[in-house]
Amino acid sequence: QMKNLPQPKSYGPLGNLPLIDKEKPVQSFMKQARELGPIYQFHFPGRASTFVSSAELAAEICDETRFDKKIGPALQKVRAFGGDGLFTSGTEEPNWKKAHNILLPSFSQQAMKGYHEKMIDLASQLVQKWARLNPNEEIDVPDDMTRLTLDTIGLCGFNYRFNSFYREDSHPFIEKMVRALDESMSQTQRLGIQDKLMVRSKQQFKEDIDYMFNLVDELIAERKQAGDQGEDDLLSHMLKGKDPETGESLDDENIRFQIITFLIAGHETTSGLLSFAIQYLLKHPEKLEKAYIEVDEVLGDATPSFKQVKQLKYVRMILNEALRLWPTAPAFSVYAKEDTTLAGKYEVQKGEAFTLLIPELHRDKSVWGQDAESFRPERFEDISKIPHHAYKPFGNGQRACIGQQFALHEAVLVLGMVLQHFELVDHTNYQLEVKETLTFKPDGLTMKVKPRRKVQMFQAPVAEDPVEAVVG
Ligand code: FDE
Repeated sequence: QMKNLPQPKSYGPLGNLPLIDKEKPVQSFMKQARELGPIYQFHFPGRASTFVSSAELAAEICDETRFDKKIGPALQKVRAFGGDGLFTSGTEEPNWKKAHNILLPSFSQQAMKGYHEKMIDLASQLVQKWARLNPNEEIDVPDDMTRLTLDTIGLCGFNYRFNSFYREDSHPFIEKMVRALDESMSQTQRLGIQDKLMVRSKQQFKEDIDYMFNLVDELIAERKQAGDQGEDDLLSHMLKGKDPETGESLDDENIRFQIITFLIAGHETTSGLLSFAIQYLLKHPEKLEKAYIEVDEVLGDATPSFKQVKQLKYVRMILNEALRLWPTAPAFSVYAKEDTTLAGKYEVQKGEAFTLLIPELHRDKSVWGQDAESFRPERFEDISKIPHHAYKPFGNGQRACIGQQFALHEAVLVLGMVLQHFELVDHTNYQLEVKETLTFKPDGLTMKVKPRRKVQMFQAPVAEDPVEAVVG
């Protein structure tokens, strides 16, 4: 292991573990980075991690000729339900490349056109819900955004309606998925002996995973039984698709893992993104005003078309900037494929791993400037000016997020429609607290809304002339 790297205060056999806030591990690592610098080592009982956080070091570890994605301890735990799905498989596992090849076209710009109407369907449900609130009712922002993004990936992915807006609580799938994610994160922080004693949590973990597998396996079985009804969703692409390299298609077990992966990756991260963006708009009325002007100019009263979503440039900049300050998937890890040197001075042995703390990279003043901590969407006015390898909210290279276009199209569309219809009110003078599961969310963010324009609703016809109302 690399020697002579800065290290925080050590506590005997516990190593540096006591320095972690269990509820906020990534923010604890961010804090250490501020104290120890752009590269440091952190010792857990029985293992160590090396964290990097500068643009200079990020550029090095993002060199795919020398480094590849590492399935670290947390992702290992998630494999219990993500299996060898895209997110939790090693690049060398046969199913990674196969699924990557088969699924790439499903996430292309062209494919987004096919999802647009479904995304509108669910964004309209959100707008309708908010439009029907009484003036004093408050909105739990991350909660409603999670309903929206889960339903969107469900509908675009597998033609399944979670119907989250018709439920008081979240869909049981979510409850179980969140608990399983939570458990996998906790498992990595427990000592071996502690972990063995957690019999109940382990039993729960197993039950939660069984539930997820059953729901998804049923979905797959139903679709196979019904046969191809011309659905154009991820599931149909997976059932029909053949890997151009090997000529093979995905087996049912792997399709199950991919579906679970998309449900996890596709909704927590995107709902966090939308929630952070709203949080920043509540705190920056002048940026909010600018966004209103754009939305009124581009959309007016109309339901957004695919093309109009592309024209919402400032809304997209707001989302980019929210992802800079709080990238909702806040870290990823790589390992060295061969012995190498980092930044000309750190000797690295084959197999050694590094974890990039994305929020710290995104605050590196040497590339982002002295105002790196402030929310300024205008930085993204000219994408070519964004420093290379200094912006990684979607990860890196071939292992970068396959859902990036999907997430951004959805987020722009939703934020656009929200701004089109509502004035946002920061009724609690909210102070940002970041909650961690595997992803980041603004904790306890609520707001109120006032209508900006009339929302189209299904209403009984107004019978001024009774005959005309009936005849139409
Ligand atoms: C992926 C991803 C990533 C990388 C990680 C690592 O490297 O480890 C990141 C960073 C991300 N991703 C991020 C994000 C953000 C957001 C908002 C999102 N993301 C969204 C989404 C949606 C969907 C559907 C998705 N997403 C998906 C995904 C997948 C599948 C993956 C894996 C890929 C590969 O191949 O590996 C990812 N994602 Fe994401």
